[in-house]
Amino acid sequence: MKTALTEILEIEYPIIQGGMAWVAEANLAAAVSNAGGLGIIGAGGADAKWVEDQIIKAKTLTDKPFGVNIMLMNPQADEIAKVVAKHNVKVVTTGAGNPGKYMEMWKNAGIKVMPVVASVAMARMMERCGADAVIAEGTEAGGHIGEITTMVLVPQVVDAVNIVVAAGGIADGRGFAAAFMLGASGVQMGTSFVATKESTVHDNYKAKIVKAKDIDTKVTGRSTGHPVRNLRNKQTNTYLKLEAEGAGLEQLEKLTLGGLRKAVVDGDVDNGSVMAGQSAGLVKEICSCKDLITKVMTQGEQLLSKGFD
Ligand code: TUI
Repeated sequence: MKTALTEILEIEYPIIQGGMAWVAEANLAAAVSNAGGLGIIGAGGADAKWVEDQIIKAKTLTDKPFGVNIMLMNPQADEIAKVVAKHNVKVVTTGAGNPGKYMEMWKNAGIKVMPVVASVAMARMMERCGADAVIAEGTEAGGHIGEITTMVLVPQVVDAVNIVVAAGGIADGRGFAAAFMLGASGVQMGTSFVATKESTVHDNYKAKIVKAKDIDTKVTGRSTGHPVRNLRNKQTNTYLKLEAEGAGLEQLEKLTLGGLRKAVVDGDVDNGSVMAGQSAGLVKEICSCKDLITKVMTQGEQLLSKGFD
């Protein structure tokens, strides 16, 4: 399947893996790239040395293109921005902020840049700054989120900029086909890649995703201006109760500090932050990245070619 996205990234299938903090390390990224999608190393809150080591490791695991996601709230974002340029990473995606100040350096290094945006205004600004494509992420997504749904964000971003990747709520061929009907040239999936064989997250985390139903995500942090979608557990219950009582930032942050590591590495899915999107309800089994991509592509292409019946 050829799309504007597969052309600019030189990949086989228009499927990108989300750059999830603590989750998206070299093994997962390489598995996705080897399966014909675009694997991404998620820098999250890690330091520049960790990111550099993961880039070097991914290059030993795959000859295919892969990317790095830079979470712009990371205090080391400046250093990580230089590391990706130094190692000639093919693609950079960014999240949780405006990557404008790095754009010239990345373009000079020949990197394709795809910022994640949650609004039309941000999409326009990014294209003006030189972005090659934007990832329009709806509020169905996991982790740090915007307010607009994928269904209404994607077509509006499609009307505003050239190449758009749809993200948030997509986990199967139906979501894939829907994204293309909205005008997207590709999709990004996060939650369904967390629950793959190659993902190195704790088995408890994967099991919680597989078990999740439609209503099992909760958004914490709306009062702080940093809304985050998680699978509901003891931590989100406590957080939301405190938030409703008007608790301050300090008290709320204490509850989530180190929470993602607790869930991903230690498998404490009761007290940790189990970030996941609403599509967790669509994830029914743990399969390989190759099988997931094949399933999404087969079902997606079939739906796109069949019309109305
Ligand atoms: O970045 C994400 N998702 C994330 S980042 C993250 S790390 C984290 N860990 C603990 C607590 C909080 C965060 C977990 N999940 N997705 C991409 C994304 N970017 N979604 C929304 C945005 C966004 C928001 C505002 C992009 C640009 C933006 O612009 C703000 C500005 O500077 O104007």
